[in-house]
Amino acid sequence: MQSELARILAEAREQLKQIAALPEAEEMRVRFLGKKSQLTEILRSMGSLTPEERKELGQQANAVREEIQTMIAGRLAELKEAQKELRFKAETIDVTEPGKALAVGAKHPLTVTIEEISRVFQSMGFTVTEGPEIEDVFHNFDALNAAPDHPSREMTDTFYIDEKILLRTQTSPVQVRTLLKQKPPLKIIAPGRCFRCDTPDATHSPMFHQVEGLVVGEGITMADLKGTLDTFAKLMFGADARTKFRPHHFPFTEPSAEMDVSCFKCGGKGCSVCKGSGWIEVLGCGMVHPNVLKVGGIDTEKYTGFAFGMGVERIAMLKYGVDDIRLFYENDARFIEQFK
Ligand code: 2U9
Repeated sequence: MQSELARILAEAREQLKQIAALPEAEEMRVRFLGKKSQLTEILRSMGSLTPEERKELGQQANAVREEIQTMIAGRLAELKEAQKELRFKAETIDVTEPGKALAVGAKHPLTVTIEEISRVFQSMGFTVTEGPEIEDVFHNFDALNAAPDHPSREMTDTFYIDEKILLRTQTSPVQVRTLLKQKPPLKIIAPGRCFRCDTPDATHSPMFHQVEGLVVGEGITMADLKGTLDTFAKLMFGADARTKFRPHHFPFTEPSAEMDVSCFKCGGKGCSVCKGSGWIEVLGCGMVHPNVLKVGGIDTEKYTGFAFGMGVERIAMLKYGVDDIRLFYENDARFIEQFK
């Protein structure tokens, strides 16, 4: 039995050398020390021995068990250490390597344009206001002096949700809401999305953006309108920009006008951008109709005001030389990235 113990120990030593992975070490522990191991067999068969022989063999067997246990534990520790080393090597970071370039997105050109227009008006003391895109007939039409039979109210021009609710056709209802809750003087702009039943083509889209503005105060005149919008044109299109106002008609303003800016491409000589005229139409404007001010409960003897509205897409197309409005909504990264 003693020689058997020596053989088990020698075999364990030999096998230990061949162990290269943690699971093998565990297998070996089971094989040499587990319930079905030869060593356990020997201890079990000691019943037939004399007490002295049993004591001696028991001590020897336990010594072999402890030695095998220590050997396996040592090997396990070595293997764990080697595994850790390997992991550390694999995880090594070369801090001198150049970093991976992150793809940075670009602001949408319409956002850039709205921000630019807003910045210009904010520099003149205007506050930016926002309101709901789903509106009611009162704020979108009635309050804005649109006659009951005004063509813009038609089902064919406006997206109605039901008889009273619609998608706003302009951002004017935002200003109506401000008039109803704020006392003059006020100086606001309302940028945002608008909706009209238009068939999409190069210059039309059923969803588009506007920036509208409203100024109400004591003694506000057409001269304030012209001065403010001329300053806007110079800040937006360059100090050399000149403006001219042509009479027009809107239900919500009286008198009304359209403002042209001298062509920022050719300076007024005539080119493809201004179609040879030297002028580019950029916005509509006028003195707020007393009927509209009255809706807001404003004393029209004391207060007057002016308003204006512009299409953001039109301005962005002119500024960036975009020839098809649909490009703004396709979200093709190759288009958007050009405006970085
Ligand atoms: C209130 C009173 C008056 C807003 C105005 C325009 C003139 C205008 C359009 C031009 C082309 C916008 O992009 S477009 O469709 N707008 O010409 N808008 S005055 O007048 C208001 C608004 C609110 C309470």
